[in-house]
Amino acid sequence: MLEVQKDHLFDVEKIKQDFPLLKRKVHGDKRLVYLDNAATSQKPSQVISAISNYYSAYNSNIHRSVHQLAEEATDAFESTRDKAASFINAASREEVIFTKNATEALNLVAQSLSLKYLKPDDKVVVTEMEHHSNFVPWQQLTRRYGAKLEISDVDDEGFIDQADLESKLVGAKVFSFTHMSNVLGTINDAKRLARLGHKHGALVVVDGAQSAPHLPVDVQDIDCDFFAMSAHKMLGPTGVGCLYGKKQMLEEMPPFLLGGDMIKEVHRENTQWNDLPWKFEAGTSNIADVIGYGEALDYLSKIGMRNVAKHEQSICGEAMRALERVKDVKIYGPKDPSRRGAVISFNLGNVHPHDVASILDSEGVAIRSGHHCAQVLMEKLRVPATSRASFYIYNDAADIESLTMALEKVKEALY
Ligand code: 7TS
Repeated sequence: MLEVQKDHLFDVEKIKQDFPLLKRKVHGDKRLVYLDNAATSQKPSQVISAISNYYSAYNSNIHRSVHQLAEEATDAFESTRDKAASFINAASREEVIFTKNATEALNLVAQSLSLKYLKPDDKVVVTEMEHHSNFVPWQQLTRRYGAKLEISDVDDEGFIDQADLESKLVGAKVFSFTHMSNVLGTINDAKRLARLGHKHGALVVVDGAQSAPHLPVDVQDIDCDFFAMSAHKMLGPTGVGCLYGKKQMLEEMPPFLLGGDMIKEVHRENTQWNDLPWKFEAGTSNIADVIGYGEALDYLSKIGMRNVAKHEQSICGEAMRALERVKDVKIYGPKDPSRRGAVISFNLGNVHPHDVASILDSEGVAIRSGHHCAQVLMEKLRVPATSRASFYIYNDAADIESLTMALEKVKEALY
C-alpha cells in the first residue's frame, strides 16, 4: 500500500505495485509501457476491490429501501460525493452531480441552460482546442436556438490568443473552455479565463477532463460556474463523471433528464423536483463505479495532487527532451513543460501516426494516434492526425526510453 509523505515526491516503483494490469506482458513477452493515459488511466487494486466488494457484500439500490444493505450502499455512494467535493474544493456536496462521464456533464450544462437561459441571438464562446465533447454540444445547441457560436483562436505555440478571445467574449452568454488540452497539453489559466468570462457577463464552464486527474483543482479559487470531469481518466472506473455547478445556478436550472430519484412529488398535473444534487441524477445511478471512484479519489488525495503535478512536469520535460533527440520528430504544443501537462502529441517525418502507433504497439508501447476527438484543432494544425504519448503517476524514465527506442524501430521499418 502506498505511503506518501506530504510534499515529497512518491515512489513510482511502489505505485506500480498497486496496478495489477501494469504487470502483464503484451505481444509475447514484451513489457507493457502504457502511455495512453489521456484516453483512460489504469486502475489500482484498491478501486477494483471496492467495486467487487460492493457486488459481493452489499449490492443494493440506493436512496430507496431502509434495509441494511440499502443503507450501506447509500452511505458508500454518498461518501464519494463528499470526497469529490473536497477533491475540487466545492463549497458544498450539493454542488457535485454524478453523471456517466465528462461528456454527459458538459451536455447536462448545455441542455439545461438551453431550457431556460439561452435565447436566440445569444453568443456562446469555445476555443479551437476543445475536445468534441465541449464543442459539438455547443455547436448543435446554438444552431438549434438560432444563437451564435464563436471559436476563439489558438496561436502557433498552442495557447489561446488573448486579443482574439477578448473580442469574441464581448456580449457572450456562455464561455466554455478546456482546462488542459488533450492534444497539445496546454494548461489554460482557468482562474484568469473565468475572470475574463465573468467580466463580459458570461457563465463560465470548464472542461476538466484532462486537468482533474493531473493538477490540483480548486473550483472556488477558479470561480467557474461549472466544472466537468471523468472518473476513468483519474484511476477510477468507466461510467462515472462529475459535474460541479455553483449552487445558485444548479437551483435555477431545470433538469433535462427526467424520471425516478430526481423527483420529490409527482401528481397528475405537476411534478416537484428533488433537492440538489439528486435533481440532476435521474434513474438508478452507477452505484458500484461511483463507490470505486471514491477509492480513486482517496488514492490521488493520499499522493497529493501537487506531487502528481510535480512528477508529471518532470516526466513531461524529460520526455520532450528525449523526443526532440529523435530526428524528424515534430512536437505540437507549448515548449515550456511548466505550462503544459504530460500529454505529448507528435509526428515522425511523413510516417502516418497509425503506422507509428502500430509499430510502437508491437514493441509493447501503447500510445494513441488519430485526431483525438479534436478535429477543429487538427484543421488548425493542418494535420489529419498525430501520435500522442500521455503519462501518469506510474510512468518513469524507463518508459520514456522504451518510447524513443521503439520510435527508432519505426524508422528502421519505414524509412
Ligand atoms: N474533454 C477532454 C479535454 C477530453 O480529453 C475528453 C476525453 C473528454 C472531454 C471526454 O471524456 P469522456 O470521459 O466523457 O469520454 N479525451 C479522450 C482522449 O483524449 N482520448 O480518448 C478520450
